[in-house]
Order: sequence, then structure tokens, then C-alpha cells
Amino acid sequence: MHIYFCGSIRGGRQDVAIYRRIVKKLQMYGDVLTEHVSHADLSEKGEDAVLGDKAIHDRDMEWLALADVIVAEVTQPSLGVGYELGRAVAMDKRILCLFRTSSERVLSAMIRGADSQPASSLFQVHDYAEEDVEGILEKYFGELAKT
Ligand code: 6IA
Repeated sequence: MHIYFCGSIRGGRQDVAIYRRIVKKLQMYGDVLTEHVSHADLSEKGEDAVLGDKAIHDRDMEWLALADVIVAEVTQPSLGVGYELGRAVAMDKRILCLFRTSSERVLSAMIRGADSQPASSLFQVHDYAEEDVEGILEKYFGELAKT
């Protein structure tokens, strides 16, 4: 299975430790195409030295098209993550968004409102507490294996 993980980069790197935990868990279920998003040494700046923005965008869109599941940590707002999610919806992809309720942020209505409720729907938003993140992924991928 190909898994595309989305997390904030230029939107701010405050949550990189939780991205790392999510990616580690996701690697039990498949190939995480965007593992670099969870690397602590990838900063908000500086990354364009390796690849230009166009190359980053084009490669990520290819990976998104290839992905079977998209998992996005959406607590730290990021234009790139919002864009990826919109593009993934247009591709009819299966999407899980994870939002930490302890953050005191309010999730964008465009993300929260895209969840069409039935637990089987393609677009799901799960609120979580940091200590529960692995369990939530186990449950989600366990259900997915039954479909
Ligand atoms: O607007 P943001 O930068 O916060 O957007 C973050 C999202 O866009 C992530 O989910 C990534 O999938 C994607 N993204 C943004 N910048 C990069 C990037 N920079 N590489 C890959 N995906 C990116 C350079 C990384 C470096 C290892 C060459």
C-alpha cells in the first residue's frame, strides 16, 4: 500500500515530533511516500536548495496520484496541506485527517466540513489526544483491511 503523509513544512514545524510518530506507525502498513515531511532536519526555510518549488509540487502531485491513502496531521495550519487535501478529494482518494484537540485551535471549516460523517466515508476527520495517535491509526487501518 502507498501512503501519502501530509504535515506542515513552511506553515511551521512545531509538530514535527508527532509527525515522526505518525510516520513510524504508518510504515507498519505500507510505503510512506512523503517520509521526509517528518524529518526534524527539514526546516521551514532552506529546503528549496535541493529541489525547486516546481519540482517539489510536481513530484508531490505524482505521489498523491499514486497513493492509496492520504493521512494528514492538520493541527498546524498549512497552505500546502490544505492544497494537497483538496487535490486528493478531486482524485477521489481515501483521506484521514488528524486534529489534536489540546491545541486550542479551531480546525478550518473546509476540512472539518469535508467529513461526510459515515465512518466508511472517504474523507474522515478524527480528533485525537497525542497519547492515542498510534491506536487511532491501528483502528483506521484495521477497518481498511476489512474493506
Ligand atoms: O505549505 P507547507 O510547506 O506547510 O506544505 C506542506 C505540505 O506540502 C507537505 O504535506 C508536503 O507534502 C508538501 N511540501 C511542501 N514542501 C515540500 C518539500 N520541500 N518537499 C516535499 N514536499 C513538500 C523540500 C523537501 C526536501 C527534502 C527537498
